[in-house]
Amino acid sequence: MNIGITCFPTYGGSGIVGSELGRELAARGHTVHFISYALPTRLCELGERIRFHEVEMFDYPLFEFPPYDLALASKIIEVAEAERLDIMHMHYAIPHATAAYLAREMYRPTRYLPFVTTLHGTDITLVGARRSFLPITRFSIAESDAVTAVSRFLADETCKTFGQCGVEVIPNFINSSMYWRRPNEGLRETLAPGGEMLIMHVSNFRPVKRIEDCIHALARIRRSVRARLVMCGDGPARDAAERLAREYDLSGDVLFIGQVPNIADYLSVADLLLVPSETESFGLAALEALACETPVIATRVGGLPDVVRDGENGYLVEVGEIDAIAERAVEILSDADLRRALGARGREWAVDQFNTERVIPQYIALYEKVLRRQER
Ligand code: GMT
Repeated sequence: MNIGITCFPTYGGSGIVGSELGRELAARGHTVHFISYALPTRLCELGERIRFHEVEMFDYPLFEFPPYDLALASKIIEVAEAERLDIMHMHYAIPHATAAYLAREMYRPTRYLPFVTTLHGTDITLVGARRSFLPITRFSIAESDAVTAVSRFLADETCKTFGQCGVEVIPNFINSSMYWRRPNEGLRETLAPGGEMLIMHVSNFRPVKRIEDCIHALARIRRSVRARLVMCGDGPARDAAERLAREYDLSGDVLFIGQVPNIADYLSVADLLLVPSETESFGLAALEALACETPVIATRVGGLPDVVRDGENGYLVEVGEIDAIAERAVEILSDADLRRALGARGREWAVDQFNTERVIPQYIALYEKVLRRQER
Protein backbone atom coordinates (compact mmCIF):
# COMPACT_ATOMS: atom_id res chain seq x y z
CA MET A 1 0.00 0.00 0.00
CA ASN A 2 0.90 3.66 -0.43
CA ILE A 3 0.12 5.14 2.97
CA GLY A 4 0.16 8.80 4.00
CA ILE A 5 0.80 9.52 7.67
CA THR A 6 0.34 12.84 9.44
CA CYS A 7 1.44 13.31 13.03
CA PHE A 8 2.88 16.09 15.13
CA PRO A 9 6.61 16.23 14.49
CA THR A 10 7.27 17.51 17.99
CA TYR A 11 8.29 15.49 21.03
CA GLY A 12 5.30 13.49 22.25
CA GLY A 13 3.69 10.08 22.23
CA SER A 14 1.45 10.54 19.20
CA GLY A 15 4.40 11.67 17.06
CA ILE A 16 6.49 8.75 18.23
CA VAL A 17 3.70 6.25 17.49
CA GLY A 18 3.17 7.81 14.04
CA SER A 19 6.89 7.71 13.20
CA GLU A 20 7.46 4.20 14.48
CA LEU A 21 4.33 2.91 12.76
CA GLY A 22 5.68 4.33 9.50
CA ARG A 23 9.00 2.57 10.00
CA GLU A 24 7.25 -0.73 10.77
CA LEU A 25 4.97 -0.44 7.74
CA ALA A 26 7.95 0.27 5.50
CA ALA A 27 9.74 -2.78 6.93
CA ARG A 28 6.71 -4.81 5.82
CA GLY A 29 6.96 -3.59 2.23
CA HIS A 30 4.58 -0.62 2.24
CA THR A 31 5.55 2.87 1.14
CA VAL A 32 4.93 5.54 3.71
CA HIS A 33 4.62 9.24 3.02
CA PHE A 34 4.90 11.50 6.06
CA ILE A 35 3.10 14.79 5.55
CA SER A 36 3.80 17.40 8.21
CA TYR A 37 5.51 20.75 8.76
CA ALA A 38 8.74 19.12 9.97
CA LEU A 39 10.37 15.73 10.01
CA PRO A 40 8.68 13.76 12.80
CA THR A 41 10.61 13.02 15.95
CA ARG A 42 12.53 9.71 15.93
CA LEU A 43 12.34 9.55 12.14
CA CYS A 44 15.87 9.72 10.84
CA GLU A 45 15.96 7.16 8.07
CA LEU A 46 14.24 8.50 4.96
CA GLY A 47 14.53 6.37 1.84
CA GLU A 48 12.61 4.77 -1.00
CA ARG A 49 9.92 3.44 1.34
CA ILE A 50 9.88 6.26 3.89
CA ARG A 51 9.34 9.67 2.34
CA PHE A 52 8.72 13.09 3.78
CA HIS A 53 6.60 15.89 2.30
CA GLU A 54 6.83 19.22 4.05
CA VAL A 55 3.76 21.36 4.54
CA GLU A 56 5.09 24.79 3.75
CA MET A 57 3.72 27.67 5.70
CA PHE A 58 4.15 31.31 4.94
CA ASP A 59 3.90 34.30 7.19
CA TYR A 60 1.42 36.86 6.02
CA PRO A 61 0.86 39.79 8.39
CA LEU A 62 -2.92 39.43 8.17
CA PHE A 63 -2.75 35.93 9.67
CA GLU A 64 -2.16 36.19 13.35
CA PHE A 65 -2.74 32.41 13.41
CA PRO A 66 -1.50 30.94 10.11
CA PRO A 67 -4.05 28.33 8.94
CA TYR A 68 -1.90 25.18 9.10
CA ASP A 69 -4.86 22.83 8.71
CA LEU A 70 -5.70 24.35 5.32
CA ALA A 71 -2.11 24.13 4.13
CA LEU A 72 -2.02 20.51 5.32
CA ALA A 73 -5.23 19.65 3.44
CA SER A 74 -3.81 21.13 0.24
CA LYS A 75 -0.55 19.25 0.69
CA ILE A 76 -2.38 15.96 1.23
CA ILE A 77 -4.13 16.39 -2.11
CA GLU A 78 -0.86 17.25 -3.84
CA VAL A 79 0.85 14.15 -2.43
CA ALA A 80 -2.18 11.93 -3.07
CA GLU A 81 -2.10 12.97 -6.72
CA ALA A 82 1.66 12.71 -7.24
CA GLU A 83 2.22 9.52 -5.24
CA ARG A 84 -1.12 7.75 -5.78
CA LEU A 85 -1.80 7.46 -2.07
CA ASP A 86 -4.25 4.69 -1.14
CA ILE A 87 -5.09 5.90 2.33
CA MET A 88 -4.22 8.56 4.94
CA HIS A 89 -3.61 7.81 8.60
CA MET A 90 -4.04 10.84 10.86
CA HIS A 91 -2.59 10.81 14.38
CA TYR A 92 -4.36 13.11 16.87
CA ALA A 93 -7.85 14.27 15.97
CA ILE A 94 -7.35 17.99 15.59
CA PRO A 95 -6.43 19.50 13.32
CA HIS A 96 -5.26 16.39 11.49
CA ALA A 97 -8.54 14.51 11.02
CA THR A 98 -10.20 17.79 10.04
CA ALA A 99 -7.54 18.44 7.40
CA ALA A 100 -7.90 14.89 6.04
CA TYR A 101 -11.66 15.36 5.82
CA LEU A 102 -11.18 18.56 3.82
CA ALA A 103 -8.68 16.86 1.54
CA ARG A 104 -10.94 13.85 0.99
CA GLU A 105 -13.92 16.01 0.10
CA MET A 106 -11.97 18.33 -2.19
CA TYR A 107 -10.34 15.41 -3.94
CA ARG A 108 -13.51 13.28 -4.11
CA PRO A 109 -14.43 14.24 -7.72
CA THR A 110 -11.08 12.79 -8.81
CA ARG A 111 -10.74 9.86 -6.43
CA TYR A 112 -11.90 8.87 -2.95
CA LEU A 113 -9.01 9.12 -0.47
CA PRO A 114 -10.11 7.47 2.80
CA PHE A 115 -8.57 8.35 6.12
CA VAL A 116 -8.10 6.56 9.43
CA THR A 117 -7.93 8.65 12.60
CA THR A 118 -6.05 7.45 15.65
CA LEU A 119 -7.03 9.13 18.89
CA HIS A 120 -4.12 9.44 21.30
CA GLY A 121 -5.27 11.10 24.48
CA THR A 122 -5.53 14.81 25.10
CA ASP A 123 -7.14 15.23 21.67
CA ILE A 124 -10.17 13.70 23.44
CA THR A 125 -9.66 14.19 27.17
CA LEU A 126 -8.46 17.80 27.26
CA VAL A 127 -8.29 19.63 23.96
CA GLY A 128 -11.10 18.01 22.04
CA ALA A 129 -13.52 18.26 24.93
CA ARG A 130 -13.11 22.05 25.22
CA ARG A 131 -16.19 23.85 24.10
CA SER A 132 -14.50 25.66 21.21
CA PHE A 133 -13.15 22.42 19.73
CA LEU A 134 -15.87 19.96 20.65
CA PRO A 135 -18.10 20.27 17.55
CA ILE A 136 -15.24 20.11 15.05
CA THR A 137 -13.62 17.20 16.88
CA ARG A 138 -16.90 15.29 16.99
CA PHE A 139 -17.49 15.99 13.30
CA SER A 140 -13.97 14.97 12.25
CA ILE A 141 -14.16 11.72 14.20
CA ALA A 142 -17.60 10.90 12.80
CA GLU A 143 -16.42 11.60 9.25
CA SER A 144 -13.32 9.40 9.52
CA ASP A 145 -13.44 6.20 7.49
CA ALA A 146 -12.17 4.37 10.58
CA VAL A 147 -11.22 5.46 14.06
CA THR A 148 -8.91 3.81 16.55
CA ALA A 149 -8.04 4.65 20.15
CA VAL A 150 -4.86 3.62 21.92
CA SER A 151 -6.66 2.14 24.94
CA ARG A 152 -10.05 0.91 26.11
CA PHE A 153 -10.11 3.89 28.49
CA LEU A 154 -9.77 6.33 25.58
CA ALA A 155 -12.37 4.50 23.49
CA ASP A 156 -14.80 4.78 26.43
CA GLU A 157 -14.00 8.48 26.88
CA THR A 158 -14.65 9.05 23.18
CA CYS A 159 -18.03 7.38 23.57
CA LYS A 160 -18.89 9.44 26.67
CA THR A 161 -17.71 12.83 25.39
CA PHE A 162 -18.46 12.60 21.69
CA GLY A 163 -21.14 9.93 21.48
CA GLN A 164 -18.87 8.05 19.11
CA CYS A 165 -19.01 4.51 20.46
CA GLY A 166 -17.47 1.26 19.27
CA VAL A 167 -14.11 2.80 18.38
CA GLU A 168 -11.56 0.06 17.75
CA VAL A 169 -8.73 -0.22 20.30
CA ILE A 170 -5.23 -0.64 18.88
CA PRO A 171 -2.68 -0.09 21.64
CA ASN A 172 0.74 1.53 21.52
CA PHE A 173 3.42 -0.97 20.56
CA ILE A 174 7.07 -1.76 21.13
CA ASN A 175 9.75 -3.11 18.85
CA SER A 176 11.42 -5.50 21.25
CA SER A 177 14.65 -5.62 19.26
CA MET A 178 15.04 -1.85 19.61
CA TYR A 179 13.91 -1.64 23.23
CA TRP A 180 15.84 -4.01 25.46
CA ARG A 181 18.15 -3.65 28.43
CA ARG A 182 21.67 -3.07 27.17
CA PRO A 183 24.36 -2.58 29.80
CA ASN A 184 26.16 0.74 29.47
CA GLU A 185 28.53 1.31 32.36
CA GLY A 186 29.84 4.55 30.82
CA LEU A 187 26.42 6.16 30.67
CA ARG A 188 25.49 4.88 34.12
CA GLU A 189 28.71 6.29 35.52
CA THR A 190 28.04 9.68 33.89
CA LEU A 191 24.53 9.88 35.32
CA ALA A 192 25.33 8.41 38.73
CA PRO A 193 29.06 8.95 39.35
CA GLY A 194 28.70 8.21 43.06
CA GLY A 195 26.98 4.86 42.45
CA GLU A 196 23.55 6.31 43.28
CA MET A 197 20.29 4.63 42.29
CA LEU A 198 18.86 6.11 39.08
CA ILE A 199 15.25 7.24 38.87
CA MET A 200 14.00 8.47 35.51
CA HIS A 201 11.13 10.46 34.11
CA VAL A 202 10.40 10.81 30.38
CA SER A 203 7.76 13.14 28.95
CA ASN A 204 6.98 16.38 27.19
CA PHE A 205 6.79 18.18 30.56
CA ARG A 206 3.24 19.41 30.07
CA PRO A 207 1.18 20.23 33.19
CA VAL A 208 -0.76 16.96 32.76
CA LYS A 209 2.48 15.05 33.49
CA ARG A 210 2.81 16.52 37.02
CA ILE A 211 6.60 16.45 36.80
CA GLU A 212 7.01 18.33 40.09
CA ASP A 213 5.73 15.18 41.84
CA CYS A 214 8.97 13.48 40.76
CA ILE A 215 11.03 16.13 42.57
CA HIS A 216 8.88 16.02 45.73
CA ALA A 217 9.18 12.21 45.69
CA LEU A 218 12.96 12.33 45.25
CA ALA A 219 13.30 14.55 48.30
CA ARG A 220 11.47 11.92 50.37
CA ILE A 221 13.25 8.93 48.77
CA ARG A 222 16.64 10.40 49.59
CA ARG A 223 15.87 10.22 53.29
CA SER A 224 16.59 6.49 52.99
CA VAL A 225 18.21 5.77 49.60
CA ARG A 226 21.01 7.55 47.73
CA ALA A 227 19.30 8.32 44.45
CA ARG A 228 19.41 10.75 41.55
CA LEU A 229 16.63 11.77 39.19
CA VAL A 230 17.12 12.05 35.44
CA MET A 231 14.49 14.13 33.68
CA CYS A 232 14.35 13.33 29.94
CA GLY A 233 12.35 15.65 27.69
CA ASP A 234 11.37 19.25 27.69
CA GLY A 235 8.30 21.43 27.86
CA PRO A 236 6.43 24.16 29.67
CA ALA A 237 6.62 22.71 33.20
CA ARG A 238 10.42 22.50 33.17
CA ASP A 239 11.23 25.92 34.69
CA ALA A 240 8.99 25.38 37.71
CA ALA A 241 10.46 21.90 38.26
CA GLU A 242 14.00 23.24 38.10
CA ARG A 243 13.04 25.91 40.62
CA LEU A 244 11.57 23.29 42.92
CA ALA A 245 14.74 21.21 42.73
CA ARG A 246 16.72 24.31 43.76
CA GLU A 247 14.36 24.94 46.67
CA TYR A 248 14.99 21.41 47.92
CA ASP A 249 18.71 22.00 47.36
CA LEU A 250 18.60 19.06 44.95
CA SER A 251 19.86 20.76 41.78
CA GLY A 252 22.97 18.59 41.75
CA ASP A 253 20.91 15.40 41.91
CA VAL A 254 18.16 16.24 39.43
CA LEU A 255 19.54 16.16 35.90
CA PHE A 256 17.49 17.83 33.19
CA ILE A 257 19.01 16.28 30.09
CA GLY A 258 16.50 17.48 27.46
CA GLN A 259 15.35 15.36 24.54
CA VAL A 260 17.69 12.48 23.94
CA PRO A 261 17.78 10.66 20.61
CA ASN A 262 18.01 7.11 21.90
CA ILE A 263 15.75 6.83 24.89
CA ALA A 264 16.29 3.05 25.18
CA ASP A 265 19.93 3.70 26.18
CA TYR A 266 18.76 5.82 29.10
CA LEU A 267 15.88 3.60 30.18
CA SER A 268 18.31 0.67 30.12
CA VAL A 269 20.48 2.15 32.84
CA ALA A 270 17.58 3.29 35.01
CA ASP A 271 16.44 1.51 38.18
CA LEU A 272 12.97 2.98 38.12
CA LEU A 273 10.67 5.12 35.95
CA LEU A 274 8.14 7.52 37.47
CA VAL A 275 4.91 8.37 35.62
CA PRO A 276 2.91 10.60 38.00
CA SER A 277 0.48 11.89 35.31
CA GLU A 278 -2.89 13.43 36.03
CA THR A 279 -4.31 11.51 33.10
CA GLU A 280 -2.68 9.20 30.56
CA SER A 281 -4.53 7.41 27.84
CA PHE A 282 -1.85 4.75 27.48
CA GLY A 283 1.61 5.77 28.74
CA LEU A 284 4.08 4.94 26.00
CA ALA A 285 7.09 5.85 28.16
CA ALA A 286 5.99 3.25 30.71
CA LEU A 287 5.84 0.59 28.01
CA GLU A 288 9.30 1.54 26.72
CA ALA A 289 10.68 1.30 30.25
CA LEU A 290 9.12 -2.12 30.86
CA ALA A 291 10.60 -3.42 27.61
CA CYS A 292 13.98 -2.30 28.97
CA GLU A 293 13.34 -4.21 32.22
CA THR A 294 12.90 -1.02 34.22
CA PRO A 295 10.11 -1.17 36.83
CA VAL A 296 7.55 1.63 36.75
CA ILE A 297 5.62 3.52 39.41
CA ALA A 298 2.62 5.16 37.75
CA THR A 299 -0.68 6.72 38.69
CA ARG A 300 -3.84 4.64 38.58
CA VAL A 301 -5.40 6.66 35.76
CA GLY A 302 -6.61 6.15 32.20
CA GLY A 303 -4.93 3.32 30.35
CA LEU A 304 -1.89 3.06 32.66
CA PRO A 305 -3.24 0.06 34.62
CA ASP A 306 -3.29 -1.91 31.35
CA VAL A 307 0.44 -1.32 31.00
CA VAL A 308 1.73 -1.16 34.55
CA ARG A 309 0.47 -4.23 36.42
CA ASP A 310 0.33 -3.37 40.10
CA GLY A 311 2.74 -5.58 42.04
CA GLU A 312 3.78 -7.47 38.89
CA ASN A 313 6.01 -5.12 36.92
CA GLY A 314 5.72 -1.98 39.04
CA TYR A 315 3.24 -0.21 41.27
CA LEU A 316 0.19 2.00 40.87
CA VAL A 317 -0.55 4.94 43.17
CA GLU A 318 -3.27 7.58 43.29
CA VAL A 319 -2.63 10.94 41.60
CA GLY A 320 -0.62 13.31 43.82
CA GLU A 321 0.16 10.72 46.50
CA ILE A 322 3.79 11.62 46.88
CA ASP A 323 4.30 9.55 50.02
CA ALA A 324 3.00 6.44 48.26
CA ILE A 325 5.36 7.06 45.32
CA ALA A 326 8.29 7.51 47.70
CA GLU A 327 7.45 4.40 49.77
CA ARG A 328 7.15 2.18 46.70
CA ALA A 329 10.30 3.69 45.21
CA VAL A 330 12.31 2.97 48.35
CA GLU A 331 10.98 -0.60 48.29
CA ILE A 332 12.17 -1.08 44.73
CA LEU A 333 15.47 0.76 45.05
CA SER A 334 16.58 -0.99 48.20
CA ASP A 335 15.91 -4.53 47.00
CA ALA A 336 17.90 -5.72 43.98
CA ASP A 337 16.01 -9.04 43.74
CA LEU A 338 12.64 -7.29 43.70
CA ARG A 339 13.93 -4.88 41.06
CA ARG A 340 15.14 -7.68 38.85
CA ALA A 341 11.91 -9.67 39.25
CA LEU A 342 9.70 -6.66 38.43
CA GLY A 343 11.97 -5.82 35.49
CA ALA A 344 11.90 -9.35 34.05
CA ARG A 345 8.12 -9.56 34.33
CA GLY A 346 7.86 -6.08 32.80
CA ARG A 347 9.73 -7.12 29.69
CA GLU A 348 7.73 -10.32 29.41
CA TRP A 349 4.46 -8.37 29.65
CA ALA A 350 5.59 -5.70 27.19
CA VAL A 351 6.74 -8.21 24.60
CA ASP A 352 3.79 -10.52 25.06
CA GLN A 353 1.06 -7.88 24.87
CA PHE A 354 2.45 -4.98 22.87
CA ASN A 355 5.04 -6.36 20.48
CA THR A 356 5.01 -4.90 16.95
CA GLU A 357 4.34 -8.39 15.59
CA ARG A 358 1.06 -8.35 17.43
CA VAL A 359 -0.02 -4.74 16.92
CA ILE A 360 1.13 -3.60 13.44
CA PRO A 361 -0.94 -6.28 11.62
CA GLN A 362 -4.02 -4.79 13.30
CA TYR A 363 -3.39 -1.46 11.57
CA ILE A 364 -2.70 -3.16 8.24
CA ALA A 365 -5.92 -5.20 8.55
CA LEU A 366 -7.82 -1.99 9.27
CA TYR A 367 -6.41 -0.23 6.19
CA GLU A 368 -7.36 -3.24 4.08
CA LYS A 369 -10.86 -3.27 5.51
CA VAL A 370 -11.32 0.43 4.73
CA LEU A 371 -10.02 -0.03 1.19
CA ARG A 372 -12.24 -3.07 0.57
CA ARG A 373 -15.23 -1.00 1.65
CA GLN A 374 -14.30 1.61 -0.96
CA GLU A 375 -14.18 -0.99 -3.74
CA ARG A 376 -17.78 -2.02 -3.21
O1 GMT B 1 0.75 14.31 25.57
C1 GMT B 1 -0.36 14.21 25.09
O2 GMT B 1 -1.33 14.31 25.74
C2 GMT B 1 -0.58 13.99 23.64
C3 GMT B 1 -0.04 12.72 23.12
C4 GMT B 1 1.23 13.05 22.47
O3 GMT B 1 1.21 13.50 21.34
O4 GMT B 1 2.23 12.94 23.12
O5 GMT B 1 0.15 11.69 24.12
C5 GMT B 1 -0.82 10.72 24.18
O6 GMT B 1 -0.49 9.75 23.20
C6 GMT B 1 0.47 8.74 23.55
C7 GMT B 1 0.66 7.82 22.34
O7 GMT B 1 -0.53 7.20 21.97
C8 GMT B 1 0.01 7.99 24.79
O8 GMT B 1 0.92 6.97 25.11
C9 GMT B 1 -0.10 9.01 25.94
O9 GMT B 1 -0.59 8.33 27.06
C10 GMT B 1 -1.05 10.13 25.56
N1 GMT B 1 -0.95 11.19 26.60
C11 GMT B 1 -1.96 11.45 27.42
O10 GMT B 1 -3.03 10.85 27.39
C12 GMT B 1 -1.72 12.52 28.43
